[in-house]
Amino acid sequence: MEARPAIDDAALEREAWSVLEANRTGTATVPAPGLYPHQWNWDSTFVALGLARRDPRRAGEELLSLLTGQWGTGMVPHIVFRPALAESYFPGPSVWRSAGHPAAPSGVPTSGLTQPPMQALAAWRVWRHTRDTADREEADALVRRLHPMLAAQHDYLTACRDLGGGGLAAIVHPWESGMDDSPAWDDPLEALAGARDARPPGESSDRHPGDHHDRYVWLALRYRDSGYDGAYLRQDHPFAVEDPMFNGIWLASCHALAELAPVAGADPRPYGEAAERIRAALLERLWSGGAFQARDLCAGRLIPVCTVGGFGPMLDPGMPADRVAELVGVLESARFMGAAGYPVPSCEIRASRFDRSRYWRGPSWVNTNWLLRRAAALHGRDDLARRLGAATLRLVRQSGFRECFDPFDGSGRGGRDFSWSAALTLDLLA
Ligand code: 9WN
Repeated sequence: MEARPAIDDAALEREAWSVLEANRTGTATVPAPGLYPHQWNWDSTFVALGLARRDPRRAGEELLSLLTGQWGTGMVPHIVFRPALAESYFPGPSVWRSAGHPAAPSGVPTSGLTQPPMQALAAWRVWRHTRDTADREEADALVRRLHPMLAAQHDYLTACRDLGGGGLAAIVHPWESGMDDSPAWDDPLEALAGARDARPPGESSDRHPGDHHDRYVWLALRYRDSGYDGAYLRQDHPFAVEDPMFNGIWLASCHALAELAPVAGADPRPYGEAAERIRAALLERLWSGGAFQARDLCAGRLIPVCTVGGFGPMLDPGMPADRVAELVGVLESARFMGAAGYPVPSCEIRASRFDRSRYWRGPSWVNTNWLLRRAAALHGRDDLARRLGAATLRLVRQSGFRECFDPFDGSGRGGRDFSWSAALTLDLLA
């Protein structure tokens, strides 16, 4: 196991800033040098969340820069490409072919998928802290710029992604969850009839060895070849899943938009109503046996595996107390935190598909720990919030700003100098 010498808070903070400086390209922050050289949707938004207190101006610029990739439909893409490095990541712009699509922004190549809609939550946080530390007018002006874009994003989810008709947004690709290789997507991926090797010659499988990468690409190409068409998604697309984390984040962002609406001169009521609808749908459609599970719309059933994504609905301050108590029970049990030296594992430890060393199949992540810490604090679970914060700092002190970490010994996995690990650490240290 690779452990580094003890590091004090001041040194950790300096390291975090230098990672963020090195990963900054203009107004955007890329997730990690080399590995992910473009702007990713939820990575960038976690950077904004992490910097909201420390450097709200940079955090606001980060959000605005991500939203330059927003499509005319309101969809905020999961990758905004830096054209100079275009094909240094596969699949790059030549695969997605956003250029030329009537709804895509002109001159900004992007992917055609989205990621968890966390931007309104981040905008709210940036607004609050800009008001505290800087000019009140600057804070409100930022909200006036962001609000119409965020409203369009939420309208897109309501109009184009409620594929199950029950009030939740469906993801149409594992990449949209942000938890690409989660065991929760194994069955829907295995069920894809006709998926074949879509990997171009020379593209190795080093990034996620032995995974479903070929199916990911095949699925993305099918959607692309439909012209990123909404009717195709409803009628023919073979992957549609209601994910509790995606929808929990959407719900939290609805609350944020309700608070921001008056600043932008908009009516807050539709967002409050949307939050109520999503909560009711989550409880009706995804709650099972004391936890939230994802629903496979193509197979018409819940996916019987508990992952860290199942705690996403706790980001809703209005989640009923009895459900929160059950969720906290599962989180603290030996299925998750109780048996992990370095919580929170991304998949429950007792699951047959749990794998301590593979991305979203077991390792602990700074971003999900940060979200769960926030959720715990929202529900007055201060001791749990404190333990989650302390465990996260223990991970980065021991192993640096890695992409993810072994949940038993805390050793680092995946990329190094990872932006959200650095930015969210700054927030935890503040
Ligand atoms: C595909 C950038 C992204 C994160 C995801 C993470 C991983 C990409 C990949 O990296 O996904 O989008 O190549 O595996 O799973 O959460 O946004 O850091």
